Formats: sequence, C-alpha cells, structure tokens
Amino acid sequence: MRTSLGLHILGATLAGRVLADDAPPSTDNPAGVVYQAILPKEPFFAGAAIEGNVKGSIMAVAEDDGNGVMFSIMFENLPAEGGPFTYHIHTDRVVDNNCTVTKTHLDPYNAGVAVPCDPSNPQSCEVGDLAGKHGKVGSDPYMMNYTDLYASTNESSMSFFGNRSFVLHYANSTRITCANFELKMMEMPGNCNSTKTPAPMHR
Ligand SMILES: *[C@@H]1O[C@H](CO)[C@@H](O)[C@H](O)[C@H]1NC(C)=O
Ligand SMILES: *[C@@H]1O[C@H](CO)[C@@H](O)[C@H](O)[C@H]1NC(C)=O
Ligand SMILES: *[C@@H]1O[C@H](CO)[C@@H](O)[C@H](O)[C@H]1NC(C)=O
Ligand SMILES: *[C@@H]1O[C@H](CO)[C@@H](O)[C@H](O)[C@H]1NC(C)=O
Ligand SMILES: *[C@@H]1O[C@H](CO)[C@@H](O)[C@H](O)[C@H]1NC(C)=O
Ligand SMILES: *[C@@H]1O[C@H](CO)[C@@H](O)[C@H](O)[C@H]1NC(C)=O
Ligand SMILES: [Cu+2]
Repeated sequence: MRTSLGLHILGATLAGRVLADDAPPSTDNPAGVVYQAILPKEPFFAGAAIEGNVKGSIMAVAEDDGNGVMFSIMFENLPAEGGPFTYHIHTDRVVDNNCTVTKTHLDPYNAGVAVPCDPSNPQSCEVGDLAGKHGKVGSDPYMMNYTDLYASTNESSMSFFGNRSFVLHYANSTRITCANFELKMMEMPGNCNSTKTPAPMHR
C-alpha cells in the first residue's frame, strides 16, 4: 500500500500528471451483447509488406455472469518483418481507414505508457492495452481467446469500448491497420430459438 502510493506520487511528480488509479473490475456487463471489429481490405500503412491487408477481427462478448469480457482474437497474413505486433483499444473511431484519427489507447484511469504494462498486475495497465495484458502477436495465424476483467461492454462504464476501435501496430508502434467495434447481435437469454436478433444501430 505505502510503496504503491509512494510510487504513484513520485511518478505523478516526475511526469506532472494526474494520479493513476487501478482499473476497477468490469461488472454489470450485459449478457449476450456481442461487439466485433473486422479489419478492412486495405492496410492503413502504405509501406506494409503484404498482399492486401492483415486479415482478422476481434470479437468481444460479456461473460455470462457479467464479470469481464471474453475476447476472441484472430489475425493472419501478417507482415513477415516488424513483429511482434501489438494491438490496443483506441479511444476514437476510425474514419476513412485513417488509423491516426483513433488517437490514443483507452486509458480512463490514467495508467499511461511511461511504465510498460505488467501483465501480472493487469489492473495497473491501460484498460485498452490488450496486447500488454494478454500477449503480443508473434505467430501467423494468431488465434487467442481470453477474458479481460477490466474492459467493459456496459455503456455506463468508463471502460466501455463498444463505440471505439482497435489498432494493430508494428513492434516500433507504426500503425498498420485498424477497425471499429460494431454491435453485432443481442442473444436473448432463455430463448433458445431466436437467440440472435439484429441489434439496433448503435452510435
Ligand atoms: C450497466 O451498469 C450499471 C451500473 O452498474 C447497471 O445499473 C446496468 O444495469 C448495467 N447495464 C446493463 C445493460 O447491464
Ligand atoms: C516500423 O517497422 C516497419 C516494418 O519494419 C517499417 O516498415 C516502418 O517504416 C517502421 N516505422 C518507423 C517509424 O520506423
Ligand atoms: C489521417 O488523419 C490525420 C489526423 O487527422 C491527418 O493528419 C492525416 O493527413 C490523415 N491521413 C490520411 C492518409 O488521410
Ligand atoms: C475462440 O472462441 C471462439 C468462439 O468465441 C471459437 O470459435 C474459437 O475456436 C476459439 N479459438 C481458440 C483458439 O480457442
Ligand atoms: C463512447 O461512449 C462513451 C460513453 O459510454 C462516451 O463517453 C464516449 O465519448 C464515446 N466515444 C465515442 C468515440 O463515441
Ligand atoms: C421455438 O421454435 C418452435 C418451432 O419453430 C416453436 O414452436 C417454439 O414455440 C419456439 N420456442 C420459443 C421459446 O420461441
Ligand atoms: Cu495502439
């Protein structure tokens, strides 16, 4: 406790920033609400040494008990050079396939990037630093499923990402490609027949 507080104050003094708080566990995530972000046909980075673009998507759905969000990550056709690749939830949406306009990582509790994410202490990481918390992209294809306990699909949470985007980067942080999360389907609990109904448009 003391040590951590001391470090925070020291860090804040050095960086001249607001105090970082640990991200709270994400609870109250609505059951069955699915968000998906699918990479476009063309890369953002014109110098990407690949045919077409990286193929891939991130799918996210709340755990049944509402605690945490399950992510399904899939990337393939990655550049042969420049990895391992990282990816993060960024605050703003992609417009016209421009990954620069997505701004910075989703970081509602001001973890910052000065101290790299320690995956054994994920609540101290930026909420949007998925690769930091769950691993970099070091294979092609790359498929990974995990539960993130801090990101949220509840719109009233500071860690809500359903209206945001993700960006895939080279190891040197150059942005290769990016995609917006879109609301996919609402699964109606207890109604096994029509579990999938088109979700209302979401802004
Ligand atoms: C979102 O979280 C709030 C506050 O915890 C809760 O009242 C609300 O029911 C949640 N929304 C959904 C759709 O679960
Ligand atoms: C980052 O790495 C990629 C792949 O090696 C390279 O094409 C790109 O120019 C690098 N970006 C910078 C800013 O050096
Ligand atoms: C992408 O957006 C940035 C920031 O608004 C802008 O400076 C840049 O020119 C845009 N790039 C392209 C290729 O349109
Ligand atoms: C990840 O979960 C999805 C379902 O959400 C499943 O289709 C896929 O096979 C899983 N992948 C891995 C690598 O476990
Ligand atoms: C996403 O939604 C949150 C509230 O749930 C809001 O504060 C934020 O501005 C929205 N971001 C974008 C890019 O729409
Ligand atoms: C499921 O579908 C069957 C046949 O289409 C229908 O008879 C039944 O009422 C449906 N059940 C529910 C819970 O919608
Ligand atoms: Cu990023």
